[in-house]
Amino acid sequence: MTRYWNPEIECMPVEKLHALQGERLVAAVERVYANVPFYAARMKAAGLLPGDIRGIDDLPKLPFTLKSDLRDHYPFGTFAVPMSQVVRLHASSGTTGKSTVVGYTANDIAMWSECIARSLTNVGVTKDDVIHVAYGYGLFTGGLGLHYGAERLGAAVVPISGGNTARQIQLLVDFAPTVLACTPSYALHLAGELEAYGVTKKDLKLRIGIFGAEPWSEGMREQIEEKLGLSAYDIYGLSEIVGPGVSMDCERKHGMHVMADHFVPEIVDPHTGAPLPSGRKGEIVFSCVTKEALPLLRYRTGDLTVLHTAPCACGRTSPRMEKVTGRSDDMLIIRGVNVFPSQIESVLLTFGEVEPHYLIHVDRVDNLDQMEVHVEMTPAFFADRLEHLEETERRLAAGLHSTLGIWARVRLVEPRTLPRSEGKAKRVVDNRKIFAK
Ligand code: DLL
Repeated sequence: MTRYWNPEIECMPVEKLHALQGERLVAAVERVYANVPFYAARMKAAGLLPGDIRGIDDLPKLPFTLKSDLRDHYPFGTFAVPMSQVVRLHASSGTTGKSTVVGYTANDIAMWSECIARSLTNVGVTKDDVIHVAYGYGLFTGGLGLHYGAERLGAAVVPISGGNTARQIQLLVDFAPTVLACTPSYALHLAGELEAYGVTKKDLKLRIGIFGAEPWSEGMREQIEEKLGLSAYDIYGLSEIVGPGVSMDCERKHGMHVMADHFVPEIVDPHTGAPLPSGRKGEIVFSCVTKEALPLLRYRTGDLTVLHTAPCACGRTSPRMEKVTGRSDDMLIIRGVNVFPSQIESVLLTFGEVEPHYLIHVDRVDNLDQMEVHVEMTPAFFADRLEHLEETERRLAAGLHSTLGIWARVRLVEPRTLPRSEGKAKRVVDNRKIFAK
């Protein structure tokens, strides 16, 4: 029997859903026009007044919002409410030193929690479950997002956060959680470590996995299911929209249901921005039609996927997105953390010992992502200060850690030894091969 958290919305006839989206969009456009000078200026520049948006079919008239717009109005310049109404801030990576800051009102948090409660119900989680949340708690939206939604559902949450594999395994045995929420690569890593602690999957009570925050393939799904003895489901989201719970698999595993009454999806050509029809692969764009603090409209996610609008066998009528298979930009996701090569470059440029010639190597060792940055020394440093090599590598690694929030190994290489490119510089060698070509 299929369970729904909010059947009236989740199984709403498509025409009714479009009408609801349209009504909410009209109100959202009026709100941002009145309260966010950035949006008012953008709309004026496009020759638009709020009255020009009368329903959901008018959505493509609106200009796009980009990650760089959030950076240009850092930290709170795109908020639509005063700080007195904001109850939570989160942040994710920007393309350079400044992060992308997102705010939530109390209603926004309630809406997000409902999206997570729906997501969990989609895959059969109930209030009788115990949920081990190993997503990071903090500025990252994974931990707290899942946490509040699981509480809303009435399940028991183990807020263990990320890291410390020994303790994770101990609590997986002692607290006997039935649901595991973490990145898919960490789930595989945990599975690989069980044996070292004398634990087998039979010692665990896990039955459901809520995995996301990074791309993963159907092959990984099968491996995780086999190794942990659970059913693995994909959850998608991004901080700018709300965090996890923008879309989520159902038990059919036929694509992730978008919470389209809150986040209206479109697929556009990543090069031209032209809208693409259902079934075509392109960049997914979201408009937040109910959010109060940060109601981004036509936000370009950079994520490449396909949207399907045919109703699902589960009875839900919302559009479904396929697994995200790539990015339209150069963003990397390392252990669930978003990393832009430009962030790495901006750190390297603050060190006089190195040239801005670098190559980022990414690999997956024991199912954990590893990043190594090769950077050329200046000829002067190479000639005079070779004895300081290791210490400089450590300082560079610490500099990267303080900007990115994750550790990378840094290797100083001799001047003029990294490949030069005549066109666009190649900055990344990614050997993880998540989606076999
Ligand atoms: O990763 C939110 C999240 C937390 C989602 C926990 C799911 C579970 P950000 O740090 O802002 O937010 O990163 C968002 O991560 O644009 C995608 O590129 C990628 N991403 C998120 N979920 C998936 C997924 C969180 N299921 C960026 N599959 C997004 C593939 C994903 N990529």
